[in-house]
Amino acid sequence: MDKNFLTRLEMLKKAHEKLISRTNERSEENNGIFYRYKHPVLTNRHAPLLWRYDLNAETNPYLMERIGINSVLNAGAIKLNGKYYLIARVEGSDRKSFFAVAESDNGIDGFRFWEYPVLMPETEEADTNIYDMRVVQHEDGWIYGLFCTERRDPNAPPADQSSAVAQCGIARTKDLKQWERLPDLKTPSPQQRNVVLHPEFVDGQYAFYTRPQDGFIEAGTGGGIGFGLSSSMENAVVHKEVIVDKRVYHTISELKNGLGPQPIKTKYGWLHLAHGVRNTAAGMRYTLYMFMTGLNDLSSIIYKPAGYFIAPEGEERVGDVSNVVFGNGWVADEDGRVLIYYASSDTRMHVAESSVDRLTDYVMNTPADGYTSAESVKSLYKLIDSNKLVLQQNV
Ligand code: M1P
Repeated sequence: MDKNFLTRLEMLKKAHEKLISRTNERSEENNGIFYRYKHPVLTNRHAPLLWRYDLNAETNPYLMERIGINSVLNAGAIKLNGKYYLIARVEGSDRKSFFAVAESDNGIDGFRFWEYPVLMPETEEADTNIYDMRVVQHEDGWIYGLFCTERRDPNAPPADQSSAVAQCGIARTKDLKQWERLPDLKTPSPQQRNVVLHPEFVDGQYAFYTRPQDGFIEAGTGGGIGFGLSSSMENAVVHKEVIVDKRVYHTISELKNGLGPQPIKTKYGWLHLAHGVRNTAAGMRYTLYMFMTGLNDLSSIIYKPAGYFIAPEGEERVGDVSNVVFGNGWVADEDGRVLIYYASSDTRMHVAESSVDRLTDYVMNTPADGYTSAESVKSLYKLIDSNKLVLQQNV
């Protein structure tokens, strides 16, 4: 075998191993709510060499990359038998996304992709693109993956090659390896994205958080994050959606919003992580925010802090779709730690660390949005006045 080929192969292997085995460091600078980590947990460079290179010196004498991986983003997350799994959206340089499972022992570094990506079965109507899986361990015993299935709009004229229809694809598994595809979710909305399954039965039915939308990009008359019930998963139909978290003028989610991962149950209520989108002169800005719904009334919000929880920072700001953070996976550990997985700028995956105690404190005690500048200033006055009292008492 050619010496240059072998040298290059060795170099590629070393660089890949070095990246994957790099330890992550918690950033000590924090706001008391969560910690960021220094390095992304998954990037396109984490994709195995076996996916990207033809390692046969005869058919690939220059050891070129044959299949490019563009980005790794918007991963669902689950902890099983003590291991942390990210079911990532991997996008090839051909723009097609697929799912691939990466595994880690501690949830903050050492994520390694399994040898093969997920071979997702199709329905009778082939998916052109699949992405953004929410992984939910349901009390019925199955692990469900709900994701966006995108197809060209059948009503678009031939000259329009970008109009698309988004719907919620559903698959289930016991081991993250073999997936059984179920029919797509049916709802009253012409399009759906960011659909999440609630982990428990509600009134004996499956409960879905939806995001009704008029167009592929525009939420339009779809008022926000919806909620609805279906009697079956094998033929899931939500006949009626109620809006749980509506979009409001001049907030971080005025343009659109969508639920992230499945909610976490706490003694006070269900903790939710979502993304909100606003428009700016530089394009859409995606940030993450949180709220809590009642333990017994999943469709009513009982606490919602004003503004965002995580916004893009530093290198997170730049990527294929800049100024975006998007989170559809988190893991609540047995000891109360919460690992929040989020993608930056549709390019790479990060982890942030918090706890159920901190997140409930944040959600329940951060001032709610007053929707005007005057109300924001009133919140500041209230805090400053009470701080002055505390400082006087401490003198
Ligand atoms: O580009 C940002 C995000 O845009 C879409 O999210 P939403 O439907 O809320 O606008 C999705 O395509 C998502 O994958 C992407 O990260």
